[in-house]
This record gives sequence, C-alpha cells and structure tokens, in this order.
Amino acid sequence: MTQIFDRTLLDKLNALLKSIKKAVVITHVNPDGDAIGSSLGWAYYLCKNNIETTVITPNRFPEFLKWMEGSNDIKVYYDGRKQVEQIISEADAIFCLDFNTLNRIDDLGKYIESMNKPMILIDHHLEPASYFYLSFSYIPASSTAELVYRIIMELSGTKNIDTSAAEAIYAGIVTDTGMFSHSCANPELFIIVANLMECNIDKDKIHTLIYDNFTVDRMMLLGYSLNERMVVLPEYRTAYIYLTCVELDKYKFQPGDTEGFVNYPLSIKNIVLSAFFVEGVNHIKISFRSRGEFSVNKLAREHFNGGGHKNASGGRTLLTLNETVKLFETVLENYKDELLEN
Ligand SMILES: [Mn+2]
Repeated sequence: MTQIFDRTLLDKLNALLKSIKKAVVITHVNPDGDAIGSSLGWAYYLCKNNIETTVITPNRFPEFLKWMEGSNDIKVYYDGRKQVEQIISEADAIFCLDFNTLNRIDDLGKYIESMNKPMILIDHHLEPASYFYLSFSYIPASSTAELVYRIIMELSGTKNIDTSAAEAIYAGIVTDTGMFSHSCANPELFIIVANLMECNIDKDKIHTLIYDNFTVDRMMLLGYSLNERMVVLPEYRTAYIYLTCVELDKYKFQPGDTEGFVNYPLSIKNIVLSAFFVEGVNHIKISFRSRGEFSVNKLAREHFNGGGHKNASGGRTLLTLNETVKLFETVLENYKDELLEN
C-alpha cells in the first residue's frame, strides 16, 4: 500500500499520542456518514492507546448513523454547550475530522480557537487551513475514514482494528463514495475494503442500516421533492430541488431526512450539475453535486459561501429561498460553456 503521509509527520503524531491522556474528536456541522464513521474509528484507536476520548458534533446527526458502536456516547455541542466546553477544556489535543477550517463548525470553532490547544487535522477537503499543529490532509482520498484506516495501519498495523471500528470506517467509505459510485478510482481503496471485510464486518447489514431505513414520511418527502419541487434546465445540463420549512414540517422532517436527495437529479440523462436548496432557521442550506470535470467546489466558493470537493460541495446564503434559487439560475450563465463541454 502506498504511504501517503511522510514518516516525520507520522512520527510526530505517534509522539503526541504517547504524551496525551485526554482527547476530543470533532466533526463538522450536519455530520454525515464519513464524519461519524471516521470519528468513531479514530476515537476507537485513541482509546486503544489509553487516551480517554470524546467524539463531539456541533449539532445532531441523523438516525441512520446511530447504530455504530460509540454513537450513543457522542456529545452534541448545541444540546449542552457547558458540558462540551468542559470536556474540551480538559483535553490535551483536539482532532478535527472531515472538515478543514474552523468556520465549518460555527460557534464551536470560536470556542476551540480560544483554547489554544494542539489541533490535528485528518481530512480530504480542498484547501485546508494552515493553523493545524499536524495536518493529515489528502484530497484524493475517498473519505476521511479511508485516511483514518491508513494512519492506523501506518502507526501500528491493522491488528488494532476490531469489528466495530471496521464497521464505522466502512460506513464512512461507503457513504462518501455513494456506494462506490464516485471518488473511489484508487484500486488501493478496494484493498482497504477487503481488509475491513477480513475484520468480520457485515457489509449487507451496514447497507441496510444506512440506506433501507426511511420513515414513510421521508419517502413521501422524497417523492414530493422529485414530483413537485424539481426544476430541470436542460440548456445548462442542470437540475435542482428546493424545499421550504413548511414543506419539511408537513413531512415531519428529522435531521438527515433529505440526505442524498441532491443525488437524484444526477440520474437524469445528460444532467451534470445538481443542486438542492433547503430553507433553514436563518439561512438557506445548499448541496451541490456534479459529474465529470465540472467543479461545484468552485461554484460554491465563488457564489455560495461554501466549498468542499470538486464533485460534491455545500454552501449557504442569507437570502430568501426564492432569491437564492434566482441567484443560482443567474450565475449558471457564467458556467454555461463548462457545463456544456463537460
Ligand atoms: Mn468526507
């Protein structure tokens, strides 16, 4: 297996792990399968090294990720700021997983910044911030979970991965690659997956737990979104979906319910760009997906206060839903050539 991080960096991490007693592992807002899977996998390894570890998410994470071992012990910052701040203040190191700038974790980022503790990055998003004490950033990785696996392997071999940790890592890989449909061109990833299967994970069970657990309301919301709220713009090879708070309420929205909705328009022949706009409490949350060379990271950065990966990015605006959708349709004109030549 190719060594992607240099030995000096790994040695520094090893030295750090030997010198600390308590750590926190932090994920981005609206944690997804990779955020939770990679964090639990990494927390497992820290615990193995006798480091008392707490996984912290800024806000709540979806029900379909709650089967992972350790997920019940995750602390949600917005559900108890004081308690989480206490845990962070006692930690000797802060591991930041699956995001690369403190802006991505809102208020929690401001608190962490004020603490002045060593921060270690493990991530695969474009353009990481430079203030991390150690930075394990590798953009071509399928997922942060893959990086966690590689780091554990480099530090101590895979004998240190048990079934539940392997399941969490597998969940991160499978969700971030859309069930191996993108971001997994490196053959080594499949060696890693094979190794994880050697750890006796139940792959079929994991797929069912993640993907086949819609509530009836969630399924109806998907149907409604596609039937009533999808706009197709063939002249831009683009399609988008938008949903208001009222519509979410009507279908008893729970965090994670719209996960994956943004991918559906990409299943339409010739569509290369998909966007999903959803009304939040005080902002519009946006997901972008693309096929091929069209960079949604660039689009999200240039116009929607976001970013991420070339083919999968997020953004947000403080405009109304209508204004946001209008803005999107307007800026598409700037990208017309790129969209058509894709
Ligand atoms: Mn990820």
